[in-house]
Amino acid sequence: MEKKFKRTLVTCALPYANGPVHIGHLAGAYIPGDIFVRYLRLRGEDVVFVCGSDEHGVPITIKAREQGVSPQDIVDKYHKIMKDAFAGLGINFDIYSRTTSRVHDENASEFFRKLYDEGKFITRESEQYYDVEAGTFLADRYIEGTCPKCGNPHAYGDQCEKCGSTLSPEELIDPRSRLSGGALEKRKTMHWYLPLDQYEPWLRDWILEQHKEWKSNVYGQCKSWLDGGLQPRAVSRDLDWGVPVPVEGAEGKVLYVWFDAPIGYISNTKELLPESWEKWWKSEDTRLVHFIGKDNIVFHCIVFPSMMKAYGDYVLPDNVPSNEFLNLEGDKISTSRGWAVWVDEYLRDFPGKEDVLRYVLTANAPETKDNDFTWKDFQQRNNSELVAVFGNFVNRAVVLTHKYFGGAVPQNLKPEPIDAETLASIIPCKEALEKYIETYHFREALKEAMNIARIGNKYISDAEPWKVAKTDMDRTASILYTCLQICADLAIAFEPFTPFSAEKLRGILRVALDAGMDYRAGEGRPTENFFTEGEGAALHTRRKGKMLIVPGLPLLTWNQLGESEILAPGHKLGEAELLFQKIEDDVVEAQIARLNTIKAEREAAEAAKLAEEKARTIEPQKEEIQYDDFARMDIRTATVLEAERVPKTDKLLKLTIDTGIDQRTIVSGIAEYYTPEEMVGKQICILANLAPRKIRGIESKGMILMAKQGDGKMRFITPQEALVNGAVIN
Ligand code: B3M
Ligand code: ZN
Repeated sequence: MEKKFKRTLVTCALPYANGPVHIGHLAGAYIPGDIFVRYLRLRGEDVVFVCGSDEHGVPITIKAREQGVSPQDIVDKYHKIMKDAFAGLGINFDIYSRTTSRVHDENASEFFRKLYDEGKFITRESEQYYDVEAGTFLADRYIEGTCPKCGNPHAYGDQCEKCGSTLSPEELIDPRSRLSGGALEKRKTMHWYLPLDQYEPWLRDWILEQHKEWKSNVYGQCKSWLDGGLQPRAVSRDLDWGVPVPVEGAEGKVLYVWFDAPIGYISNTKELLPESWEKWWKSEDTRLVHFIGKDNIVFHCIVFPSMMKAYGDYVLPDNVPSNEFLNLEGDKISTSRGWAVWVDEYLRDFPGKEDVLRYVLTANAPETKDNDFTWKDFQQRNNSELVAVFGNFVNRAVVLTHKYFGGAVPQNLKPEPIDAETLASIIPCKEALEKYIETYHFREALKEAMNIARIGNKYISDAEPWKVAKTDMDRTASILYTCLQICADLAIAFEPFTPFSAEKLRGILRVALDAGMDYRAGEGRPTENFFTEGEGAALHTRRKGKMLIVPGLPLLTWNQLGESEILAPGHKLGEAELLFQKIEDDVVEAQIARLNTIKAEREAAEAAKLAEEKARTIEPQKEEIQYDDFARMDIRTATVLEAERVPKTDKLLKLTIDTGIDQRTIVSGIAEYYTPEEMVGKQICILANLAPRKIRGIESKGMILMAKQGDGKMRFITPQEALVNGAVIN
């Protein structure tokens, strides 16, 4: 790795506290971020890992309205759910704070104030949508309309979730208020803007020239923004939820959520390290890396860097690794449509299988294109990769060592060339793994880690120690010696990807792992026995502490990966234990059934909505006629005497009618709406003088008057009070 940095500050996008975290979030930013951080710690790098909830902005206030509670209730609820979900999956932030914290409020205000005082903003008066009924300006997501790019009728004032376009309210076709549904009006309002256009030449050089190494999806999005020309961007909003704009005369205005949220990275670092945070944010030696989802690229690559540039002395991101989207069973993940696998539910439904989700989401990560999560693939990868290759290899090696050598690493008594060759073949895996992680290709990196397990599995299958043991115990010793070295490799290599299983494996092998330095340790102090008060930090160091505290265990390091002897002969192993369990069909079928129910319910709701809309479509009025045209029609009251279905038809009833003038037959297409029994005895209205016609061989004389709505539903017309049959209607 290039050693031009002394420390790395890693952030993951601050998720909105308006719903639980789902697998799309995990795959997009959080698992890659955690892999990267774990890896750096193993390499002995100085790292801080920062995240937290994004608790401002319209997504929160809308959710609060929907649920009839306060925005504070919403963020309190989801902050806890998200924080627990990340911790449950072993995503060990040093701090997971929130943008409603006091530190953030002060920090974001100070940030704005400095830019304001130095004249870095411009002000503009503009016409913005105002909801007359609700008596408020409508920002961003409060406005819904049709996306000009893809035609999605439910695009928001800031973004279309269908095609991912960033939008402004003005671009929406047919804008409506999500607040009241009421009329929109344009009213004048004043806001502060960051003149991004002024930063364009600098951004072009910084990104397009100096960061050609950024992932192509990130670089490409930046380029198209820059080529499109940057506009001043408002940094305030007319809202009552957020950080108040800290200047006189700004009542009713708060900082735009995308202005305050990225400052949250700084605030949270400040909260964690009140004394030394500046070292992480204002030193040339710091490498800043933002892990984000693709819908956040412009904010992290263009807007936030411009803010930091305007401020002056902050570091700029060295890289902004961003993934594409993860779909679920072929459909876009959507919080509002309930189409997701929620992390809190996963942890409840799959206890002890945290690593399976981490593994599958990495193996199938949407790194270069959108990708699909399916439960079948989840099951398949668990059963045929984690269980059949990784777990099976380790289990055979450990069980046989207990069986033949009392659970101690045997001496390498009778080596053969294949043993050394096999161990040597792990070195290129290590090198590739490092290269891939350092260039943010985690999916490829995981493949290399898995290759080590495949190498082990193939080696033990070919060497067949269970057969050799019948004739040659010395050779068996060498085979198992070799296998156990590979097990130790796995206990190191899998730590970034599947930390729970790697730790379990280290328990089986009775080894510990040097999981690196602590962020507060400064230069060179190891983390041993290190506990901190911050919640996220405590979790992180507790895990590290647990591994390091156990006295007398060999302490492995990343650099030992691929070495020919990691575990010395005579080292006592712990008991064999299965690393992974098979996932049975019924388990994934239950998950698929849950999704199918969600889909069916949604489709039914959509169909009902469509039908309702159709029912409400009113036909335009027909062309004008004269009274005489109407007077020629002889419309009368009549009563149905008998009714029966016309055989072999779905729609037709044959009715015998008393018209007051005569008794006659009318064939009517109402069988979809009335049974024969329902019609008998009913007083109706008929057009009596319609020329007779033959319908299905039956002579029909006249027509029953029906009211019909847009969806085809019909009802017959009946006088408001019973009259004699034959009464004239005009
Ligand atoms: N809360 C958007 C999101 O959750 C936003 C990210 C903020 S990062 C500073 O996707
Ligand atoms: Zn769209």
